[in-house]
Amino acid sequence: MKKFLILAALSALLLSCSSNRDQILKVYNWSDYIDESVLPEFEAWYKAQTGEDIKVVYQTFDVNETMLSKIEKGHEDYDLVCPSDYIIERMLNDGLLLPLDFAAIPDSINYIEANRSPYIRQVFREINPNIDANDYSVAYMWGTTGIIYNTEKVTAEEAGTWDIIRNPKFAGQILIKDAPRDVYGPVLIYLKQKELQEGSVTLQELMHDSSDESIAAVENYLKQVKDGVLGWEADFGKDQMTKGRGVVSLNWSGDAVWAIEEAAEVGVSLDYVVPEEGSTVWFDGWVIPKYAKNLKAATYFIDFMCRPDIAIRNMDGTGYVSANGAFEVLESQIDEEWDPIDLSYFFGPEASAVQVNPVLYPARDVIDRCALEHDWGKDTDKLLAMWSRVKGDNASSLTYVIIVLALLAIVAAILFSNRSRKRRRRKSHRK
Ligand code: N2P
Repeated sequence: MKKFLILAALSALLLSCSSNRDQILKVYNWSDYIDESVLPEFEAWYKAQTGEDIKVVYQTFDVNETMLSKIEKGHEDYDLVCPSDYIIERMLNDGLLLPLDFAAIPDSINYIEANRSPYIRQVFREINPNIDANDYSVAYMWGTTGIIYNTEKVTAEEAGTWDIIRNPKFAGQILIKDAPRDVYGPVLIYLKQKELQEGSVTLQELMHDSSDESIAAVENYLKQVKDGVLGWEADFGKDQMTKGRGVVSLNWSGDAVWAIEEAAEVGVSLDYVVPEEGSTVWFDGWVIPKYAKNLKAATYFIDFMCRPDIAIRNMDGTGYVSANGAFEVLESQIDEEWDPIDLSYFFGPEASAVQVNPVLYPARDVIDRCALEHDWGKDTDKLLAMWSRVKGDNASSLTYVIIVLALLAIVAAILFSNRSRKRRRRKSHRK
């Protein structure tokens, strides 16, 4: 027994030595959010830069909250994760992030600083009023939340308002992103139209509104939406739209770009709009959680992601828009098919009239009617509870009626068969 224990301890030791953590980089990113061919390329680039081996262990998640819980509760040792703005805000408040340290990439060109757009720098400054998110995170992709719609079934006017998600005309063909904050924000903006127009509340204030009253109003609205919902989806919505099964999808702009292109190839015509009432604009960024084990490779990886050619490949492979401010990235997206739009807010004065897809890069007026979501701290639990109440009992009222009728029918059948049995027994006694 003693010999066996010594052997077991020795093999555990050998195993831990052979899986040298310095040679592993654990990345946890959104699904469908990278051109995966860049991963082996990073391994080769890292070797060329540092002379060291690295193996990327790549895992994906579908919603921010899944990722956050693995770090908050599970203390998982991911070296890099890619949360959205309001989660970065929360992780900063909770001391869950390590600051970026460029001393970790002495041999590399610093693509991170070279390509940060002034717009992104300013937005990241607004993420957390107490701590500058630019010191802890590097924006990866960004976009808006809006409506993807089938142009043969839905008019641009119908899609131009958030009311479309409870329009009975499209019942059974509506897809909603299974992302509580990204649905709550637009619905609250819609419900507070009057106050927004009167100026008694601002879009930014609404992004902090976790009052019981507002949560109840959104819950009430979503319960009206629910019966028409084809699916609460984390990632299958875009696919359902390209197949024509869904005609309306509350979704992110990057999924819209992907869906519009795929659908066109099979003769389905889709478009995307940010409803006139306003919406949310979001930014996902690379961060290094405090339980990370390989800071050096993590920093090199962020730097590699900021190389313009790699940013372009990730954009083209996913449909999402890189937060990279290099002019090269803009040039790669120019196409004469588009009307010129003013993107000077993002790329500087030279980009005042550029022909790019407006779903990819929203024009300034669209950005101006969108706001950044903010962390609610402990109140987030109230939102998640509301979300499960809305989604949890997935059955519609019709389903309840059917269940009650079926139960009544079963009871009636049992009563009827008991009575006929008794009658038969009585008859046989008489004989
Ligand atoms: C892509 C995920 C996009 C994240 N599947 C939007 N914040």
